[in-house]
Amino acid sequence: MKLYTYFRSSAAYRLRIALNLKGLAYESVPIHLTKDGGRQHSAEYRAVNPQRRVPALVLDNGEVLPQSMAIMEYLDEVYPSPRFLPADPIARAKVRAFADVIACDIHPVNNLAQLQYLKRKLNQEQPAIDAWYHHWVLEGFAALETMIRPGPYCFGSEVTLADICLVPQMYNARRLKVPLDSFPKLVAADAALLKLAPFDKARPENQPDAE
Ligand SMILES: N[C@@H](CCC(=O)N[C@@H](CS)C(=O)NCC(=O)O)C(=O)O
Repeated sequence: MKLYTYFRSSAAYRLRIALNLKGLAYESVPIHLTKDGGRQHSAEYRAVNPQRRVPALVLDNGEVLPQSMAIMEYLDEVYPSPRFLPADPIARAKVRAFADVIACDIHPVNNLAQLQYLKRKLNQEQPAIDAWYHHWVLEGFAALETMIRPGPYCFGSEVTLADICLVPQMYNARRLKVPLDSFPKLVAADAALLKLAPFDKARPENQPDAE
């Protein structure tokens, strides 16, 4: 398999963790999201993913899958062990809800394209853009802090989709200097997860395109 990725992309980071957890080997194809105006906009990459976002996973049969959450569902269906979702339907819904706060509520308003739009089209200054980013992360993390269950991971002793989404979002929050003191449970789960080899191997600084 071939993964179009960028070391700092939190959506691609999810996929790197997911592939490592499933024990699946993949080739990394880095797409630099800011060099040359963003190489996700190149004709070559548009042919892979017309949405011009990473990640995209190319399967061995040549099929291209975009969207990290859809790809992780695919992986869990085709390679069921270890599973990303608990067997119990209520527990599954809770894990999905946690993951959705990140994937549907926090990440989409704070992505590169949205922050660039605030700057370039709406003429906002960097402090206003930083305030926007911090606001949506703090609001989302406040909800997650109430949703998380006793650890060491987000929902007990099995790693789930919630954990796969949490770690990249925490990395992103730290990179953009969001204070995390009000979220001791999230911080503890993140620290426990980063001790696991599949998470460690997926860290941005451990990628071939890291800067
Ligand atoms: N919902 C998508 C989000 C993908 C996404 O927005 N990726 C970002 C990097 S984290 C990206 O490629 N941004 C390029 C841009 O904003 O131009 C997913 O989960 O895969």
